[in-house]
Amino acid sequence: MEQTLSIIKPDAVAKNVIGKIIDRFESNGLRIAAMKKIKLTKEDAAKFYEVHKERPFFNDLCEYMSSGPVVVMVLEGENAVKKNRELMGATNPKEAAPGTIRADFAESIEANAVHGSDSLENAKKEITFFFAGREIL
Ligand code: IDP
Repeated sequence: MEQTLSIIKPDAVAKNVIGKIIDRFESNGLRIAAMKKIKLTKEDAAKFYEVHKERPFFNDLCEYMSSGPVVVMVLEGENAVKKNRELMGATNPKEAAPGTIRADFAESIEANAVHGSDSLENAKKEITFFFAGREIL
């Protein structure tokens, strides 16, 4: 059993497709172990995406991630990190495989509907960033 962090990003929350995205996870063997809707500050977003701070899109990304509410979740299941990444599809929705969350719901390479941890090590860090142990069930 693995746990991974998922975020439904502001564009998808604004489009009212939270339930449709969660259905992709539940229908594919992932269970929601924790979930909350929150609005990040720009500082929260900068801390979360610190690894990208040298990238040219960093400031825009932090503006976007703090532009509206997000839904953060801990997903649990066998190979949860890899499975979530497969369900999400490629970063750029134009390159995302048909039937993936990003192919179906993302607006652009930046406003791309979902975040998912890219390794088990990062999943642990990202889960701790958002959730206390007692919130993960
Ligand atoms: P990932 O979310 O698929 O793991 P990363 O390369 O880790 O992709 O990038 C983090 C986030 O930064 C992306 O999900 C997207 O929102 C944004 N991003 C990535 N590349 C670009 C870009 O070239 N322009 C604008 N935003 C980008």
